[in-house]
Amino acid sequence: MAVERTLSIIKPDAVAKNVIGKIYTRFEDAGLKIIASKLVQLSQADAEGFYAVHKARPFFADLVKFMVSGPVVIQVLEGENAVLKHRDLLGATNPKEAAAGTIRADFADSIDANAVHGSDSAENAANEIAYFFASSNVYSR
Ligand code: IDP
Repeated sequence: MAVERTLSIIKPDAVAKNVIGKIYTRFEDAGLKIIASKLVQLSQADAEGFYAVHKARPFFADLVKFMVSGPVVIQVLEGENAVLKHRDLLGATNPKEAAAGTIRADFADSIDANAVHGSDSAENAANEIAYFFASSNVYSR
């Protein structure tokens, strides 16, 4: 299996709940390494640009509003099959449909406040990582 990288964002709801450490532990226990990390307040332009692919969707404005409602923690995770492994840890987009024991089942309240973002392909991951991190700030190990 290939070693991959993926982009992960702990969203404002999970940061507000003080579960950053619990979520990081799940990543590490699954064999994913945190190779870049930052706590930041996204601007409106940051959030709109990041979610540009969803611009035409009815929930776009609410999604952007939510993502700028408080600080987020953005990380790059590296490991075997990292994209899928991370999404398996997250569970379904809607926490009501997320399998028991997943991050969204345990920490998320609603489909918009759903705790963590995860890239959905290796190609999108590369673009999302470059959106938030200069390559000199990603520390493969
Ligand atoms: P994902 O985060 O599980 O990959 P996407 O379909 O890429 O899900 O949607 C991006 C984000 O947009 C979701 O994480 C969620 O916060 C929000 N979202 C998706 N669908 C809806 C919806 O129907 N209503 C409100 N927010 C939504």
